[in-house]
Amino acid sequence: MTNTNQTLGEFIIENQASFKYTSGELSRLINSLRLAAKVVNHEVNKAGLVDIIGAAGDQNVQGEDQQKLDVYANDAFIRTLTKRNIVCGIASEEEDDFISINSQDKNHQNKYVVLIDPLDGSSNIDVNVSVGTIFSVYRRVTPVGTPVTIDDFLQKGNKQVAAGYIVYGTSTMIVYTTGHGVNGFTLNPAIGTFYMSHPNMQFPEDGNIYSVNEGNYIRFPQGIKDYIKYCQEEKEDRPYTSRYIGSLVSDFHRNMIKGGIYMYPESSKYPTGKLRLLYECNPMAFLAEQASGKASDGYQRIMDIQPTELHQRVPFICGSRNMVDKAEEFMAKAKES
Ligand code: AHM
Ligand code: MG
Repeated sequence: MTNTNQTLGEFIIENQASFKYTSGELSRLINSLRLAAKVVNHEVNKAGLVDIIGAAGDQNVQGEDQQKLDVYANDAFIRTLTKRNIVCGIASEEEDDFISINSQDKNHQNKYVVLIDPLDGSSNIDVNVSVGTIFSVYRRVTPVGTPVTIDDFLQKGNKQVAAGYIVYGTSTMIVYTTGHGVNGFTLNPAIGTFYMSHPNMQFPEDGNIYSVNEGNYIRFPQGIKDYIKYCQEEKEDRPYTSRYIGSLVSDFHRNMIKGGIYMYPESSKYPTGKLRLLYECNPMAFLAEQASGKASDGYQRIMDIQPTELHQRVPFICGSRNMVDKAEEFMAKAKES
C-alpha cells in the first residue's frame, strides 16, 4: 500500500524484510547513500553562489577534466560509506582503482560492494543544468573475512542487488530499486527529509521522445542512423520529439515518466560508446527493467554483458520497451545488409 507521507527512512525500515538476506546491512547502506546525497545536494545547490565551480585542474582516469564538485561528491560518498563501515569495497568513476575497506573490529566482514558515478553530467554544473549521482550495489563473490578483489566488482549487471540515482534538479530526488520495483523520493529541503513522491515508477511501453546527441549523427552506426530517421518520419504517431539534456540521469528520469528512449551509441569518436558499463549503464539498466523498460547495447541485454575492466564503456540504448525493441530491429537489419 502506498503511503505518500512516508519518508525514505520509514520506507527502508518497512521494506527490510523483503530483502533476501535480512541482516540490515543493505538498509544501512541505502541509509548512508541517503545521507551522502543530502551532503552533496547542499553543495551542488551552492554551486552558483560560491567559488566552487570550475575545473579542479586534475583529470580523471578517462582523461576528462574534473570539476571541483565531482571531487567533492566523490569524497562525500566514499567518506560516508567508509567511515560508517558498511561496505567492503567501493569503485568510483573518479578513481583509477577500486578501494578495499577494512576496519579493525570488522576484519573485512561486510558483504556489499558499491560502484558509483558521484556526479554524472558534471559539465552541466556551471550552466545550472541538473546533474546526478548513480550507484550500483553487489554482494561480494570472494569470501567474507578476506580483502575484496577485482572479481567482486566485475560482476554482470544481472547480479545487482540494488541500484539507483539521485537527481539534483528543480527538486532533488532519490530513485532506487532493490529488485522489487522502482520508487522515487523527493527531498523537502526545508527539513532535509526525503518523502515518497513517485511510488512504483513505470516506463510507458511506448513513448514519443528520443534523446541522443544528434550532433554526432554522421559518426553513428547505420542502424542508429536509420532508427533516428524512423523517429523523424511523418506518420500518425511521429515525428517524435527530440529532447537531450546531456545529463544521463535527467534524460532517463524524464523518459521514465513520459515515455522515451535514450541512446549513446558507438561512434567513430567513441568506438565502444561513451558511457561506462559499471557506473552508468548497469544501474540504469536495472532501474529500467524494474520499471518495465529495457536496456540494450543494440544487440544484447546490458545486464548480461560480462565486464572485463572497471572503466569499460559500452553503447547504451535504454527506455520504453517498444522503442528499444524497434531500435534493436534497425541495428539487426543494418548488420545483415
Ligand atoms: P560524464 O560521466 O563525464 O559526466 O559523462 C556522461 C554524460 C552523460 O550524463 C550524458 O548523457 C553524456 O555524457 C553526454 O555526452 P555528450 O556531451 O557527448 O552528448
Ligand atoms: Mg558519468
